[in-house]
Amino acid sequence: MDQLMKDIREAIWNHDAGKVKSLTEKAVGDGLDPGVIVNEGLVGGMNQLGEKFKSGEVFIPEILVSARAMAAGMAVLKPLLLQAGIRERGTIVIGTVKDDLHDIGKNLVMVMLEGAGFRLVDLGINVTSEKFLRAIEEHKPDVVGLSALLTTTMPSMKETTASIKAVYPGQKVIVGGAPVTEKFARDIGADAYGADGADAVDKVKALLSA
Ligand code: B1M
Repeated sequence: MDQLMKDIREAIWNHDAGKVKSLTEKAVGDGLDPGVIVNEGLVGGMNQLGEKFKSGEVFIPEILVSARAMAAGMAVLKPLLLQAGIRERGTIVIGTVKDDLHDIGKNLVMVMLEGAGFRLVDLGINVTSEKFLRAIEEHKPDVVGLSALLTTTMPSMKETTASIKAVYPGQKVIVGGAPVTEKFARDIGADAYGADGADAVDKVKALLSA
């Protein structure tokens, strides 16, 4: 891997937003592809941090400040990704379900989807099924994405999926988040399950070509 990508990852782990920004600008100046910078630098750094979290090497505050550092790099790349002529593949309305305040994973998934050329409408956290329905009416998305990080909010995911399907039977829904499984997704009537950002991109593409 390019040394610059390693430096970006390291700056993310050190939650050094200024350095992430300047290294990202340098990578752009060196002519590196923005998609590569996202995947190998920014998202790569956050994914590795997720692994360190799982093994108990880092804790919540580090994850939060690192996510902020990653956002500093994304702010540099976002206009380039959009203007790079990456074909807009479709619109995705996304949110974390009711009573759930976790959004780091959702935001990473959004970065990956945006990097893949989708337009994202982010409804944020603690999103009620009514709010999802209003957003579907307004944005007519190709896919709706639901994220849940708590076992206690998995019922919200089920209820939201059911509400969406009741009003918009043809609406494609993808779900994901740490406690969510492929089986749970199937059981609640979702169209797809995304294990992580890269998988969500593949599954959304598959949904749209089906
Ligand atoms: Co909370 N929390 N938290 N937390 N938190 C967990 C989830 C927990 C597992 C920690 C633990 O106990 N070991 C636990 C849940 C236990 C359970 O339900 N079985 C837990 C708890 C209990 C709580 C509180 C109840 C704690 C309390 O107050 N007593 C509370 C609940 C608040 C609420 O939501 N109502 C709470 C609060 C918080 C903070 C606010 C402090 C903070 C969230 C900040 C934020 O998100 N802005 C927080 C955090 C950071 C975590 C942990 C430490 C990290 C989550 C994270 O960001 N991971 C988490 C422990 C853990 O995960 N092991 C924990 C990194 C992120 C990159 O991964 O989110 O899994 P993840 O996203 C992945 C995939 O899941 C997937 O792709 C992402 C990228 O790879 N994915 C999708 C996610 N959404 C997707 C959608 C898709 C497709 C893929 O399609 C649409």
